[in-house]
Formats: sequence, C-alpha cells, structure tokens
Amino acid sequence: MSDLEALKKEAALRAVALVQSGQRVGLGTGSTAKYAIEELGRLLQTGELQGIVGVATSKASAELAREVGVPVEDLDPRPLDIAIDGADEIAPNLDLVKGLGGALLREKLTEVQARRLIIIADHTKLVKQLGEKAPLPIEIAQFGFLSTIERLREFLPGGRLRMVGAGNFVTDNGNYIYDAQLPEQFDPAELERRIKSTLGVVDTGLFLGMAERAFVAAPDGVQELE
Ligand code: ABF
Repeated sequence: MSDLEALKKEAALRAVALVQSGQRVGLGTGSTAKYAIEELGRLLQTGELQGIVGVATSKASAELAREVGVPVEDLDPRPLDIAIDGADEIAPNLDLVKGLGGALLREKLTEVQARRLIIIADHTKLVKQLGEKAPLPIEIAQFGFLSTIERLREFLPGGRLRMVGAGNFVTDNGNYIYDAQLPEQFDPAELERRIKSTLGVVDTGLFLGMAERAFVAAPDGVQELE
C-alpha cells in the first residue's frame, strides 16, 4: 500500500470508530470511503459492531458493502445516524467540493439526512478556498445538455463536459456532469443558488455547512477539523 493510501485508510478508521451498533450509516463513494466500508464489514464480522445498516451513495459502494457483509438499504425519509464520505476539496470552515467520483447527487441526497457527516481525506484535499485545486462538478440532465452548458458558461466559463474514453460520463442517475472552473473570488452560497436555479441543472458538488467533522491524514498524523 502506498503512503497516500495508508493515510486515507488511517482517516477512514478514525471515522468508523464513531459508528455505534444499531446505527444507520451513510456509505460514501471513492477510494477513501472504500476503506471505511471495508472496516465496517470487518467490525461486523468480528462482532465489534452489530446491527448496522448502510445506505449507499453509489451503485459501486452498495456493491462493495454487500461484498464485505454490510447490509444495504435504499434511502428512505428516516434520518441516518452518521455518514462517512470523502471529498475533493475541504475548506477551513469544512465547506466542500465533492463529485469528482461522479456520485454527488446520491451523496447529497443521502448526507443531507445524516445527523453527522464525517469527512475523511488525506492532506492533499485541504484548500484555503474552494476551487483552488479541483473543478466543481455539476450534474446536468442529458436532455438539452448543450443548452444547459451554454447557460452555465455565461457565469462559469472554462468548464467542460466530463468524458470517459470516447463517450460522455453518465452518472448512476443517468445524467451528465459539467466540470466547472471556479472563479478566484466567489461567495459559495450565492454561487450554489445561481447554479441550482439554472435550467437543466440537477445538483452541484458544493456541500456547504453540511460536514460536522473531518479527519485529514498527513504523514505526521491525523488532524481532526471541526
Ligand atoms: C466522493 O469521492 C466524492 O464526493 C469525491 O468526489 C470523491 C473523493 O474520492 P477519493 O477519496 O477517491 O479521493 O466522496
């Protein structure tokens, strides 16, 4: 395991230590969240945790959860006790950019219902301001996507439709993703409102005021941000 992978795993284990038996747990997506799902499976196997139920934020995470023995249920209106997920960028106030893994809509739908959203990451995800390192993924309907992108480009020029191989990337929900370049200065809440009110947009990868805590692993230890 590379040093970076070891760090991701360390952060994931710190978050999983917060999970208690009988809880409903939001299962994140991505290479860091994978370690959390695997650890939940291990703790169920050893009996250190009992009776937890996972609600997955992607088809891939649901599949992994089943493989490692974490029972999975669909999202319903009941709250989740806790959700554990990765992020692409973490600002000092724990505002996040998420969605480079393509699962932003299911992540937001799931995590907004969580009493606690715990973010796990390695130190490369820390930024002073959102947009510093990663583009902002915006999920858009397939129908009329070129028109939606034109509308978005009026205030977010420089982005691009996400591709995979020679084709367009399609989310678990059958939508496309426009990866937008964020401006140097912007008000995240105002930008979120503007993007969400653009016809054709389904949701954005801005997760504002949602995370309770982040475990960020660096070579000199795991930092806990609140
Ligand atoms: C998900 O996985 C996403 O919101 C984010 O895009 C991504 C982070 O993945 P990784 O942990 O592999 O960097 O949580």
